[in-house]
Amino acid sequence: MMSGFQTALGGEALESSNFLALFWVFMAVCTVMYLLVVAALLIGMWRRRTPGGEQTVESGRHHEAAPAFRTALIAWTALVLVGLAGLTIASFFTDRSNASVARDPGVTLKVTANQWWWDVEYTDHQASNQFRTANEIHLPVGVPAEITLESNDVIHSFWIPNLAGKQDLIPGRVTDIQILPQKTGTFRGQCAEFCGVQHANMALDVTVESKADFERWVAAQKRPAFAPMTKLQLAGYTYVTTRQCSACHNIGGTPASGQVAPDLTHFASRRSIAAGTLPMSTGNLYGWVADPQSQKPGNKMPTIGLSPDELHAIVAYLGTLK
Ligand SMILES: [Cu+2]
Repeated sequence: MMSGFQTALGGEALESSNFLALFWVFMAVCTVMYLLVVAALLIGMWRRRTPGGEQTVESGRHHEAAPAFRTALIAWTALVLVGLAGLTIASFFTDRSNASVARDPGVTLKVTANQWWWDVEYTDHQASNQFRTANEIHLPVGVPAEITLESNDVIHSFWIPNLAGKQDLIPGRVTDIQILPQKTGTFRGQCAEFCGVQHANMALDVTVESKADFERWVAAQKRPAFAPMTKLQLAGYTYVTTRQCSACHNIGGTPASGQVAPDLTHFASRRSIAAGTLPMSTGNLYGWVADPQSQKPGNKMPTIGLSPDELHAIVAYLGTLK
């Protein structure tokens, strides 16, 4: 109904459209109840103000009003009970419909939260179909996805409002969430549990696409990184794969095999740098690589103090990682 790349009123998946329907049921029931309360209040005030009404209470003739009062009280109590029961039943069916997606997932992935980025592993039962990326998720439309959630440090919360509700990621405990996307589009996910100073810069780009587009993306993700073509790119490749960068980052098909920072194999194909902190562009890449601590203070990537030549080379190489 409403469009936008980060809105809980989008309803682009079964879960979010179920929640949206439930939201409108709650809204309708609560609006009716609220209006009835206000109406009763106004009637009470109006009757109190009329001379006859006042007398009814003060002259001791209130016994005559008692049966009507009792009937109204019983009717009101019954209405509240019916309303609450209706909301409970609506909630139950929403939960049941959402849970039914879990029975037969077509895509399985594991998302691990870190301060402050998302590690994403596609966990097919066939090892050759497994791959890793970061801060982005692609899902085929109309295929139920099961996402296993873990955390490496503190409690985070996985939230793609256009697609589903929130689910916490808790250190030492595995949780999960099921999503059945029903419309294609690009959406923004956001950590929804305060997790440190860069909590706001812990976003996730989510692309829901046709099955063919998804297969193409998977095939591209599974390929090793492109080899450097120019002298400058080669200098960047040499720096990245032999110096500090490779201790933390993995780049498929190269000696860089660190496992504690985002996988960079296809880094340049993503929409953003540093979990939604900056849009992907050469200018932003210069800023990020030169001084990540000024761009996202407190993140675990150190500002190394690169020479201009090293910086040019690294940015040129990272740009090839499509
Ligand atoms: Cu977080």
